[in-house]
Amino acid sequence: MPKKAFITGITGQDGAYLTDLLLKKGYEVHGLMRRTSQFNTSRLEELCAPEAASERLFLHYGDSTDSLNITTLIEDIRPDEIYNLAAQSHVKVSFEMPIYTCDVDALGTLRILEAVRLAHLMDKTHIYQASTSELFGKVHEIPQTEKTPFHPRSPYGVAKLFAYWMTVNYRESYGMFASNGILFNHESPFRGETFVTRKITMAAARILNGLQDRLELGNMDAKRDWGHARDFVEAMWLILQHDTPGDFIIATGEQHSVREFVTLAFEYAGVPIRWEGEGVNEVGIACVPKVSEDGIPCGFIPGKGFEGVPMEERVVVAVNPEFFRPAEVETLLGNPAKSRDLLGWQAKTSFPQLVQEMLEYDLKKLSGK
Ligand code: NAP
Ligand code: G4F
Repeated sequence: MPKKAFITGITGQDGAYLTDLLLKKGYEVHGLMRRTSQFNTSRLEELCAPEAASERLFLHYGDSTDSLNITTLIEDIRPDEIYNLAAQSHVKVSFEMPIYTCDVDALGTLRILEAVRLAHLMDKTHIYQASTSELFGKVHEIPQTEKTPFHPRSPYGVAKLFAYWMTVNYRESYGMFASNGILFNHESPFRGETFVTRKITMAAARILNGLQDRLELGNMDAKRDWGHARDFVEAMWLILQHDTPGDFIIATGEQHSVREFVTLAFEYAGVPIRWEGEGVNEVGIACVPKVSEDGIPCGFIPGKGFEGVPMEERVVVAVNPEFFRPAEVETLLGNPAKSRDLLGWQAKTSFPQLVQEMLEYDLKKLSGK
């Protein structure tokens, strides 16, 4: 019998990479999918082999806020492993929707833990909780380890703190195999378009093709420990295969600023950015194609330059305070020693490789090939 996994948040970035990984490992995968007015399975379609998906992937309508629905699904599926990835995962949006964010991210986790307990699956089902480096928030030490005190800085971070401790509490109270993966930022071409990395690579692809004037960002001094989602979902799986449950930091151990990410994205295309000014007046200036009036991409091909394309030097990056947060997490840097030593996991994709893969994907998407 193949192992059965139940993934909440299956349609998101991590859900799609994890589904691909588990299908390749021979699992039967069940996913919780929200009813939306448009199809929301595009990531799964792009990442997962269609034959495996048609045979062993089952999507169920549901919502993390619906206790009865979650309990019934878990009772029916009786999964060997649950990956609780569903979340309102945008930190800035959580300031605008704190109550909904807590319902999904905090109580949503409790609904899963309770459903496993009520279905008498405590001895069978291993549970992975998608915890986050946002727990460290206003960091108490650098780098952060599993022992660093938490200090969340947003409704999202506070909701995830509740979920983290509920996971620990069910493990300690009922002996459940419930583990937290404390994952630092991880990105990919399938990252949501309003997270900073994808916003940058999409804008860079459009600017390099004469389709966008400039990119507006918030705090460019923020530093993150950015890895690749494909590498990080492997760690999720390893956490549930370990002999004992526990809490694990998953990170690259390297950090970069938002500004560095932007610089590298344009550099990949051979376009240097000159940074001028400070604070809200800071701008990035570069020589790029003029914005075309017909809305047709100029057909920029990496390595071949901009032959024959009308160019100009202009501001391509500017600060827009609209993207500042009421409380910011300035710096995050993880120490992944525990996961390396106990799980044998380490990040495979370097920062330049990550930026390159994301930009290449967005350039290709623009060209329609
Ligand atoms: P994501 O792309 O935003 O995906 C979130 C998933 O949750 C989507 O499938 C979304 O469905 C689903 N969802 C949202 N609200 C829901 C609800 N009420 N009921 C059921 N499903 C709901 O996030 P991600 O980057 O893959 O991250 C996965 C998990 O890891 C999240 O819990 C996130 O907080 C956590 N995390 C992420 C990172 C990171 O850097 N990516 C780091 C640490 C922790 P739709 O597709 O319908 O929107
Ligand atoms: O890409 P971000 O929105 O990610 P953030 O806030 O670090 O959260 C992500 O990672 C967490 C793990 O640490 C996850 F738990 C969470 O679910 C999510 O996946 O912002 C990164 C940094 C921030 O400091 C932000 O202020 O970039 C800064 N930033 C600057 N300009 C911007 C922008 N962020 C966004 N989204 N948009 C901007 O224009």
